[in-house]
Amino acid sequence: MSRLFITLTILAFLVHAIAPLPARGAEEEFNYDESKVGAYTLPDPLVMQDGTPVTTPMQWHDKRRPELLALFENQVYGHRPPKPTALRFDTESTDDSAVDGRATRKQVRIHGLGGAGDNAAIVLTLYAPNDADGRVPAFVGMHLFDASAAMPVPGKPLEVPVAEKLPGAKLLEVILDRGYAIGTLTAADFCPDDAARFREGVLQQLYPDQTGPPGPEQPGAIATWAWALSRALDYLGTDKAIDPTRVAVIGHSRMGKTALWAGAEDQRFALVISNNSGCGGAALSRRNFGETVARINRAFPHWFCGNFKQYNDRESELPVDQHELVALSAPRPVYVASAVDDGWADPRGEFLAAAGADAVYKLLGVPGLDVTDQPETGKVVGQQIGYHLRVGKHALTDYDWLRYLDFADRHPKPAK
Ligand code: GTR
Repeated sequence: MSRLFITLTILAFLVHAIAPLPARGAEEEFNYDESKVGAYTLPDPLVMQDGTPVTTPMQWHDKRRPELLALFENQVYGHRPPKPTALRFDTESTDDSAVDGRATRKQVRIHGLGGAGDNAAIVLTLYAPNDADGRVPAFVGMHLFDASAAMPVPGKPLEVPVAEKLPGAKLLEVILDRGYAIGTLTAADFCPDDAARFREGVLQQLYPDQTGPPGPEQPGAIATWAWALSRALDYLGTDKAIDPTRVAVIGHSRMGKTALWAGAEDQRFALVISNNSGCGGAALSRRNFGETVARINRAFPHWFCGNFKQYNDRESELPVDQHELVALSAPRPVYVASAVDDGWADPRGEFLAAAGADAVYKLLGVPGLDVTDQPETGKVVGQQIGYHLRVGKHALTDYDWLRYLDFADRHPKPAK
């Protein structure tokens, strides 16, 4: 074998070895090259569909916000199921010695969701600190932890070493010790995350004649999960341990999309947190980077409404983009977080959506993101809009949670 051949073989091996791992969804071509993103024009959150500029808070609240909400309902997520009129809450179990006596763990079954029969129920699993002085603020989300675990871990330990001390598996204790309750819902209870089965449960009960993927403006799974989070909030309003005016809605990835949409639809959520929510969440749809509208609709035909499929490979025709979803949290605090090795979710697109919401916060007289450039890794920016980019992969980690706890601490609302 010639030396040249050996050298070339080693080189070829090295090139292969250091090439980035195939990203999620790598069976097709997806763009991960910033220089190939291409030009796009975002819709202006402060201009009505008919071209009228929005220049006062009243115009935002009375005209533009309802217009944007309706566009997201009609074109992206579908209309949420109706608000139930006869909800019932059954506390199935209470354990006041949970987490070594620090917390009370409750499981509450939420019945009476409406529609034919009363077959489906939402189960909320809640941990609330025992030594609280009055009602406590809470975090609620979908799949925040394993509701069946004896000692749940609501965020993965960050796999990359950082200078600060992280709680790792003790994250739940830290959340409780800092005075917060935390509750989770599980999709399988009422709307399974499965294209073939998502109607089993509450959607079958509410729309008994429907089959197949969501109709043009019908709720997909994301709208259904977000609606269920509002039902959890209905319950929290009856729980003496919880301050319902300080409930944050939080989610990771598909459940980060859900958290943003829940916060947009239900302004009772006092704070909204999107962790690595990506396409259909915080990431701008018009940016050609990582996951695309066409790919998400193909892989998850049950997540969005039927109309959203019209925008496969035609993102520029969308009447909205995701910075306007972030803006629907205004003027409440909202936090968008990204991870460096999460190209599929387009970290820069997530940042630009947070930045694109800033003008609405300003109009409403509150300081928003306050920066225009994506911050360096590990730096938290923003006031009423928070943002960070952390090291590591697509995950909700203990590192992220510490940022969210600080953010929530910074936005206290007096308990009633
Ligand atoms: C992926 C999907 C993403 C994200 C993720 C997740 O397969 O393409 O949009 O939602 O799943 O939820 O973990």
